[in-house]
Amino acid sequence: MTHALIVIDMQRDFCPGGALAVPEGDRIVAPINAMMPDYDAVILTQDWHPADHSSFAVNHPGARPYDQVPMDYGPQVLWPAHCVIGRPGADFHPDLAVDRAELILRKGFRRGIDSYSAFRENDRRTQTGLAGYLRDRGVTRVSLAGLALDFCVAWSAIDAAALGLEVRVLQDACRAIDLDGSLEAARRSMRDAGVTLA
Ligand code: VGL
Ligand code: ZN
Repeated sequence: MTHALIVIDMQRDFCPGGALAVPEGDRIVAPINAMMPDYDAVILTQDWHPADHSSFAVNHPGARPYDQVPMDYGPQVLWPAHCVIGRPGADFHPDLAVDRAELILRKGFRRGIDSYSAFRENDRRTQTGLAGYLRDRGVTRVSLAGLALDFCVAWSAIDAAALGLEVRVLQDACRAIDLDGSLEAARRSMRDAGVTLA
């Protein structure tokens, strides 16, 4: 049995002082580093958006951050511009043990599609390639940590469960945005999908 740790979006912009700061986002860096040696593989994801990305409120005239707009693929929350390709906010938190990672997977780089999940973009069709990577490496169990629990961690966990993987979310090593009850809704969806909330 191969057990992978998937660390979601531990980037400057999601930590205090960043463009889309998650409260206490920086508090989970040390615990995540400490658990890395316990796994057979460590994978990091990196939110990675072009400046003209369709998930940024600034690219929708008249819209404000946290508004919802219809996209071709369904409703999409608009965010403050964050994790722009090549800018410092897209860097990993400076204390994250990046050298331990065997794969760094970037997501959200297509202008017209956001990607919360590390597996499938928000159109729910476009694959990131992570499913194939895990399959080729014989991974059967994944544990998830990182930011944000109610968006990218939850969507990744649910997609991992749908692939037939055994999935655990390490809640103490996550922090949430909690937009209009999104945390409780995400917890419910994860449980319904068969994800273990540890
Ligand atoms: C995320 C909103 C927009 C996340 C990424 O990492 O949870 N949330 N982009
Ligand atoms: Zn994003």
